[in-house]
Amino acid sequence: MSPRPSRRALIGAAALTPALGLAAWRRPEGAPLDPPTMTTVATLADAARAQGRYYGAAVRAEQLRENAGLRAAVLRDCQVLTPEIHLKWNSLEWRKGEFNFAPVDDLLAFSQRHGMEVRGHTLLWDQGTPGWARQDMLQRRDWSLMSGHLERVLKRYAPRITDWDVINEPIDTEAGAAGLRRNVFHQAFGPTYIERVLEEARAHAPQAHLVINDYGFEYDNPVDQARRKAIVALARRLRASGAPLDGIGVQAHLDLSKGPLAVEGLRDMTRRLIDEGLEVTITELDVKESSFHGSAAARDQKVADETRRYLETMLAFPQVRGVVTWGLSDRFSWLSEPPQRLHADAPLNRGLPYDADYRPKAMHHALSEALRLTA
Ligand code: 9MR
Repeated sequence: MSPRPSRRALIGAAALTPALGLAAWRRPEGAPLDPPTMTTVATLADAARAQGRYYGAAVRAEQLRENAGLRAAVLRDCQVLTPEIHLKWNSLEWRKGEFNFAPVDDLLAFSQRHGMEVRGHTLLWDQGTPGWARQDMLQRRDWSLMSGHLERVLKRYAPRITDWDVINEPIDTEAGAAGLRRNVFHQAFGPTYIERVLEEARAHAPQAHLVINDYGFEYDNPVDQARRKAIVALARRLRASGAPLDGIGVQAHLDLSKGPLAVEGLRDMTRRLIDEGLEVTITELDVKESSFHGSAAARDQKVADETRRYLETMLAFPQVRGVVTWGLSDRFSWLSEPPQRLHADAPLNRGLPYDADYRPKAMHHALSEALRLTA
């Protein structure tokens, strides 16, 4: 096996130079919990870097281009950017043979200018598959379509993108087959599509950190419980068969309506994944609010408390490479898009580190403190 980059490799030498450093925001004993201001918060990149981890956020190229406030927040806090949509197959090749690489190229150029890295999200996702490819795979069961896509994307980007969510959301314990989602790939090629895709990804990107990314591991309910078991079982199966899997991405879409976090369950799952020789990345952290009642400050505190509890649990493991939030500002969150947002007048969800006007919120402070914890 060729050597894998450690979690340090992803963030790159430039990002590892000592922080020039805003002073850490510290609350004097007993002082009121004022929301931190721009000038007093420590950057999340600094906090993560101090522990050999990284912090990043999902972004869209056009949002970065058009919003100076978002750009400023990204530049102060992020070592890593995840394209929120641009690397998905249906963004790259909506019509067969017509390729749209420009937004990914733009993000790469931006990140390179600023000493950041890009995470590869995602090579394969049922929901991110263009209709024509879906139809073709189901009708002809022709693997060459899959191979062609993997080769094209990895040959173009693997030299510069070193962390890949190779397969997104393969688990389904409710309507799945033996815990695996009956997605288009499973239907066309059977359950071993996972091994085949990983093998091909490794062949095209021998140095990359290859990840399976999924959601729904955080809470104490039968579905999440089953999903925690299923991801461990999948990891075991893949490792036992020698499939080239390096890590698991836990999306961490937290949700205040789902009761307390399953702290023990999370620890147990993470430990088992690590015991398989895998590293773990928190890939899509955000917090869905259950109620939009109460002051913004009260809502923000709940979001921050949930974030802190989750990160304190997960970052106790040194094998957790980094934390990516699914956006940076509430202005641009999937939780504020339909169907998550029920109607156009509904208040914005406040589940990201910055509010819609790019002011850091209590969640930013919680992230900063949790990222500082020594594992
Ligand atoms: O946040 C993304 C949203 O803007 C897109 O419309 C959607 C489809 O491409 O994907 C969302 O991101 C998803 C991510 O790729 C995988 N995990 C769940 C995320 C939220 O749905």
